[in-house]
Amino acid sequence: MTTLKALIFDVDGTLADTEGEGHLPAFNQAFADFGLDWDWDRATYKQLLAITGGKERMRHFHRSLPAERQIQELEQLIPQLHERKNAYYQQWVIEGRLPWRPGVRRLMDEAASAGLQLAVATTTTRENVEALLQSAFGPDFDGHFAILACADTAPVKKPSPDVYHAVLDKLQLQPGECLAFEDSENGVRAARAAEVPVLVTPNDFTEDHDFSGALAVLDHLGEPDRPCRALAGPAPERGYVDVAYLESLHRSKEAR
Ligand code: XBP
Ligand code: MG
Repeated sequence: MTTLKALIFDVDGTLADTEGEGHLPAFNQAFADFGLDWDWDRATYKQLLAITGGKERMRHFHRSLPAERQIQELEQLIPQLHERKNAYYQQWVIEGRLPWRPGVRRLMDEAASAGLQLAVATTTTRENVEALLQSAFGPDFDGHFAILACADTAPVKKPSPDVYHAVLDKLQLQPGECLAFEDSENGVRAARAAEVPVLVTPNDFTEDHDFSGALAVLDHLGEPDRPCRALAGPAPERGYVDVAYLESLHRSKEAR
């Protein structure tokens, strides 16, 4: 029987509702700053989230525009838009406008106290991740994580398993010794392609995704005063995810 040794966290949508409250308004603000008539509403953004990575998402959107709205100098503009979007995003994170989802910070502390390693596996930009972690852990956020694997670590983004392989390499662990936390179908596909078992906490943008292959789907990780609900798989007995629940979930994968 393999022991659970590490927890690997996705960032966007998993640690906090960063898409609806952060990236989406930051994209729109950047578009306005550059005089573009692009303005993504939530329904449009929900569909665009199928494309991982901010630059990739803008290119994909541009391809869908009619000929008269195509931009000649798109490839020069994309990095500038992305930089501006991320500047807004990071500013808002630092201002405390993106609260963490229930239970995430608590679980990280409990897991670390129980001797589990913590890692991050994300397709987003490193500076965005650092701002978000700093907002919760303070300036020594880095010391809490064995590795922060970001867009610069694995340029081929989820659903590619590359970012998970980078984490496993660094941790020197087998996929079955880890447990991943994801909020989206692309995230689940990436984790499963690397054979890492996965627990899903969807959000408004991902609630109708296909999470097949996940060990459990919970509405959030829960707090002692804010119980979570199982949408698939076992519910935590105490109403919130703790290390004992993760260990039992992890053991259940061996029975599958
Ligand atoms: C989610 C994403 C990211 C963000 C934008 O990644 O798709 O692309 O929407 O990030 P994850 P950038 O859930 O794996 O963190 O603009 O920095 O690419
Ligand atoms: Mg995500």
